[in-house]
Amino acid sequence: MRIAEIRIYRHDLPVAGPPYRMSHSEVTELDTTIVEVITDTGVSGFGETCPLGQAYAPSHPEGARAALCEIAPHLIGFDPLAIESIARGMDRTLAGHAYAKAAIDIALWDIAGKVYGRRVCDLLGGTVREHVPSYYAINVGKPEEVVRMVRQKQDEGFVRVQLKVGGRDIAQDIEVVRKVFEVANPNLRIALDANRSLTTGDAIHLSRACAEHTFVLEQPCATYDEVRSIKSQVRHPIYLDENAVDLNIIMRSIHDGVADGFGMKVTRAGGLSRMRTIREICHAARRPMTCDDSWGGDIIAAACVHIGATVEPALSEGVWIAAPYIDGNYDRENGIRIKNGWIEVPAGPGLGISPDTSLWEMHHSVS
Ligand code: 0XW
Ligand code: MG
Repeated sequence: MRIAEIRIYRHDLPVAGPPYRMSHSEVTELDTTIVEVITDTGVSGFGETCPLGQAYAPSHPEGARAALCEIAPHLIGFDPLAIESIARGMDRTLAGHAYAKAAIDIALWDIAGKVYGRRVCDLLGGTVREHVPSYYAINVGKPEEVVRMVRQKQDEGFVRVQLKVGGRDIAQDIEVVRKVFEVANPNLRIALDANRSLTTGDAIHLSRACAEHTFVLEQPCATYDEVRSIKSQVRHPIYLDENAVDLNIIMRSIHDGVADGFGMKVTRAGGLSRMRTIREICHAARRPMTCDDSWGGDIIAAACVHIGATVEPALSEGVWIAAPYIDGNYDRENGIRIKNGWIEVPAGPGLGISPDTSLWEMHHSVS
């Protein structure tokens, strides 16, 4: 079996409903990049990468497509099941750009599942459960708006919510947190995600002002050194997200005693192969992790669910997918959907979805 063709698609994923508001930006329009890796046997696999606008992380939709156009010609003729050697080959062809290479990695796992007749989660070590908990990210907002959403999402069955904070006077965030804890169910897990926006002083102030409440502080400050500097001064566990860019910083942050857990994204890690390694590091260090991505449709959602289903429940902080914020599925029948706060692992081989490629705009094809 050989890679015969790689197709690169572009697709708009506008935010359904109000803008998606974080500390540093609001997004309304997003565009995703999908790859279809086609083999000489006719089996094909799909991958996806969808940066969250221009300011969330060092990743960009056009950059993803440019990187993939650079890489793709070098993959023609390779055995698609040789996933690790292809990863090394991509690194020799183009440094960095893990968020783009991740789409190829995901597509190769999809192919492997279809070839072996097994689900991706089964190839990643096997599921620990057939339904995974999702979690809901609640925009930066006024106390009454955030409280309304917390009530709604816990009533829907979500077991975890993420409150976006930052980008304003810290007193406003403190007020939101206090009001939320007046209504939150005792067993609702809560993360405050500042998306790197807080000063060290504000992060310390937020934690101490809300010391009586149980939550995690996710990516409070911009840099690893800033987060490390506040670790001994805050009253809450710290999860790294944007700073957790590779295996080395993940291992270092655990060794330093800085990271109590991780908000992980499949594409930032470089794909499912790297997420499997991160899962094992977190298992060995007893660090909870999420299995998310920045945005995207059914393909990236399926990838998150498949790896999320292999994380032991005690270390699983859930699987975030963009489905509640976008309209429609790539696979109308087996698309990835959240039901009562939980997501069922797809049953079919590979990623378990059959996307309708006619939905997307062909950007480039290499054979
Ligand atoms: C909530 N997420 C996983 C989805 C958005 O892309 C942001 C991200 C986060 O936790 O930062
Ligand atoms: Mg985060």
